[in-house]
Amino acid sequence: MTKPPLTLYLAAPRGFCAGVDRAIKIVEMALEKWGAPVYVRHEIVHNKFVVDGLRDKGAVFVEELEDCPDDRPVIFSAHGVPKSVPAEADRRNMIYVDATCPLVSKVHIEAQRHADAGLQMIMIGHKGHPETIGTMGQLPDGEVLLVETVEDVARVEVRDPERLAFVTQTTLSVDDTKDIVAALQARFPKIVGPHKEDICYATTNRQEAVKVVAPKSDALLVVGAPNSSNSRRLVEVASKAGCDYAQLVQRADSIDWRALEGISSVAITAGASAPEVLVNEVIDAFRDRYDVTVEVVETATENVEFKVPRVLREPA
Ligand code: 0CJ
Ligand code: F3S
Repeated sequence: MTKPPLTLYLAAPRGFCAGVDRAIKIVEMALEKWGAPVYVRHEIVHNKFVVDGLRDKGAVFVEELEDCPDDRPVIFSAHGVPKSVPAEADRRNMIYVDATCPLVSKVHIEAQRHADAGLQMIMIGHKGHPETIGTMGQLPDGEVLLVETVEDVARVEVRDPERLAFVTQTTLSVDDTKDIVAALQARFPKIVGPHKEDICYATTNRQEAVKVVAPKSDALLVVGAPNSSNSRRLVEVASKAGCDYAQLVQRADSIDWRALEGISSVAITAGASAPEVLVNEVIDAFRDRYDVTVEVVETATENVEFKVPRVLREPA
């Protein structure tokens, strides 16, 4: 039987960012340095395949520091942690390595700097997401106000409208955030913040690439996990950019082939925490069913790299 033709637009950049690369390396190097088990507080990055692979090598994933013994090293995930977490690890004399992405740590430092200057902080982010919990947790409970939408901006109650600053989660939708920042600036003209927002280069670049491939594709698949904020945003961006069928897929076996019946083009991208092996697995699954022509659509090049913490670079 002859296979139907299919143009497969492969978005670039896609997949691992520098912060994810570093976080995974930190766990691998910690296992080499200290042996198993090494504890990891929260999924190091939001991807089951990555987490399962590290678990096989001896990493133990827990949600809270209280689930870790005192005498084994613990790593904090790429998303960042509230200040209380390293403080408690210090109190318990634990060895810990912070795998928080340096671009998230930069936001933490900004939040603290604004608070030290006497400004009340507003965070634009998703309630309950570990990065939001970590960034809000740089300041005492109740000090940071959270807004998730333009509607929230109209409702937020501040101490002094003249003395405010804002920070954002790094993985938000660039377009939605622009509207929220504009609403904040309209209501509080004196509010201080970053030049635009704190969305990172990787989030921005992956969304830009999706905006280019989505309008010319009958379907768009984002390789990524359901709890991955940046991956979910890529699905939303694709839908908004005019793609009729945009879906998150964890790997090839979660593709809904029925829903794809009759397509002649598909775009594929991957969230910042999704490994390229899973992208290749998805492409191979299309090759099994279609006569595929791959077209790489590159909208930016990336050359960001972050060093692992010194403790892991020193000889054992
Ligand atoms: O929060 C981050 C620093 C991004 C880490 C990489 O992506 P992921 O999927 O683990 O996390 P998000 O849910 O924040 O996108
Ligand atoms: Fe960092 Fe952005 Fe990746 S904040 S972990 S570079 S998605």
